[in-house]
Formats: sequence, C-alpha cells, structure tokens
Amino acid sequence: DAVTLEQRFQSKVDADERIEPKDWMPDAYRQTLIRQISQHAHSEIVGMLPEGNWITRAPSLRRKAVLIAKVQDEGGHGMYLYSAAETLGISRDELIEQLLAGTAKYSSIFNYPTPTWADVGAIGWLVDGAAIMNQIPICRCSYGPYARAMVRICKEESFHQRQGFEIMMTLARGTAEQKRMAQDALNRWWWPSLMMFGPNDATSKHTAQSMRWKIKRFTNDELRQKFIDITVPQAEYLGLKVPDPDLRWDEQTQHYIHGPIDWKEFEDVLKGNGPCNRERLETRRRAHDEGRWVREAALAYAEKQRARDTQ
Ligand code: FAQ
Repeated sequence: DAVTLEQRFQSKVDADERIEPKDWMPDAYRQTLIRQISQHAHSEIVGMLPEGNWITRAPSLRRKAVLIAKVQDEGGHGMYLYSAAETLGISRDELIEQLLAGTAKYSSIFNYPTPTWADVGAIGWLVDGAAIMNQIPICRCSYGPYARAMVRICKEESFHQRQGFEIMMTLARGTAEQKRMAQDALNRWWWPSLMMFGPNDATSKHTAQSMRWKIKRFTNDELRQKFIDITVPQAEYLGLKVPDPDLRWDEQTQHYIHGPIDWKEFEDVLKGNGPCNRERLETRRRAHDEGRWVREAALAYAEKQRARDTQ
C-alpha cells in the first residue's frame, strides 16, 4: 500500500540511493522537483540576457569570444535542465508556456540591469560564484537526472566564475576609472547575489521537506554564509570594498557577520516589479515568436521524414 511505498522510498533516500524516473515517488516529491528544476532551467535561459547585452560591445576579440561561449553554455544548461524536468512527466512546451505567461519563477538576480562592462565581470564572479555554491551540493541530489546534469553544469560554471573574476582583476588593476567601474558593479550586485540563495531559513517554506528528501543538502542561510566567507577575501584581494557597513569577521564563529538583507526588495522582484522583470519577459516572448518559423520548419521536416519512413 501507499504507506509502505512511501517508507521504502524514504529509506532509499536515507541510504543515499538515487531515485530514477521510473521509480515510485511521492507526488509531492515529483512536484517539488518539477518546480525547482524548471525554475532553475528558466533562470539559465533568462540568465543569458543580462550578459548577452554585452556581446556586441565586448572590449576585445578575446573577451567577445569568451562571452559568447559563456552565454551559449547557459543556454545549454537550460536545455539540459528542461530535459531533466521532462523525465518527471511534464513537457518542455508546458514549461516554456508557464515562463512566457509570467506564471513561472526564475532567479531574482536576472532582473537587474547591466549598464557597464564591469557588470559582466561582476556577474561571472558573484552570480556564477553563488550559483556554484548552491549547485555543487545538487550533484548529490536524490533525484538521479538532476544530480547528473549538475556535474557538467558545475564544471562550466566554475570556468564562468574564473572568467568573471579575471575581468574584475583587470579592471581593479587598471585606470582609476576602471577601478571605479568595478567598485560600482560590486556595489550593485552584492546584495542581489546574497538574495539568490533565497529567503532566510526561518521563512523558507520548502527547505525542511527538501532536506528530508535530499533535494537540498544545505539550507539557504548555510549556503549564503559559505558564499560570503569565500567571497569577502576575494573582494579584499581585488582591493574593492563590499558595500556592507556592518560586515565584520567574527573570531569566535570563524565566519563573517553581515548586515540586514533588504527582503522587501527581494519580494518586489519576485512579484515582477524588479528593475528589468518586464523587459526580460518581453525579450523572451519576442525570441519565442521570432523562432516560431524554425519550430514549424523542424516539425514539418520531421513529419516528412516519418511519412517517408513508413512508405
Ligand atoms: N529568485 O522555500 P524556498 C543560474 C522562491 S543560477 C526567485 O527557500 P526552495 C546560473 C522559491 O522558488 C540561478 N525566486 O524555496 C547562471 C519559492 O517559491 P515557490 C538558478 C526565489 O526552492 C549564472 C519561494 O521563493 N539556480 O541560473 C529565489 O527550497 C549566470 C520560497 O523559497 C537555481 O535555481 C530567488 N533567488 O529554495 C545563469 C538553483 N529564492 O516555488 C546565467 C536551484 C527563492 O514556492 C548567468 N534552486 N525563491 O513559488 C534552488 O536551490 C532552490 O530552488 C532555491 C530556493 C535555493 C533557489
């Protein structure tokens, strides 16, 4: 009966065995994974836009080639993750419809603008840095297809983080104007990067259950703290100042203590009122419309092949 199935499922999870698409799983586990994996996939796809904005204006051929490769990687991660979500019984069309209708979430971070080249550096350093911190533990997620997708994605994110840090280093060691640009980008991306990890543990509604299911291996606050502890010394190395007057090292706990996060801003962005929410969705909708003929042509071609094969 159902209780036994659920118990057997939980013992498998407890024993660190992987759950695969054809295995029995509680419906709530399936729905949680569809929610998280699809939000993750949408984030990768919308996440191409802030940096894509700089492809035509990258300051050198090398920077341009690297940036194109990075943005393409993010697109690939999105496709990979849509495939992982599809193993749970939802179609890619349905997921994309939800994104374009504005009913699906994607990461808050991609609703901020990229007015200068230093933003490309700050995104690689901070946003990809935060993404890795969050995603390395997902390589050990209980759901097989998600965990396996994350292995390659993390390797690529790690290269992205390094390219971002290298841009920041070049700017921080450049002219006074370049250093000012790097500092300004850090000022604007720091707090939104901390918000990427999600609400405080006290208000995170899914964490406890997702930890029991080993979809999440650490809480939002734990990962945020790890990110701060690793990133603050990197800012110091760059000679830049983290825009938090309350930030201090705590000898006793061996962690940095940070000032309050503006959760009102986070909620506003989630409600669709961040600086670029409308623009991002508008761009995705336009891309979807403009790609319609490609999808139609591919379908017509597949039809023709099928007709030929069955003759
Ligand atoms: N933005 O109860 P929790 C990337 C929502 S990295 C928007 O704590 P959960 C790489 C949450 O969905 C970015 N919404 O939820 C890249 C839930 O809403 P719901 C993507 C957020 O799931 C780099 C509600 O708040 N990474 O794309 C955010 O246990 C550079 C309550 O929150 C992932 O998605 C937020 N920041 O924990 C690409 C990683 N935070 O669904 C291009 C996988 C929370 O009930 C360039 N995801 N919410 O309506 C996760 O690890 C988790 O889903 C969390 C949230 C940690 C994000």
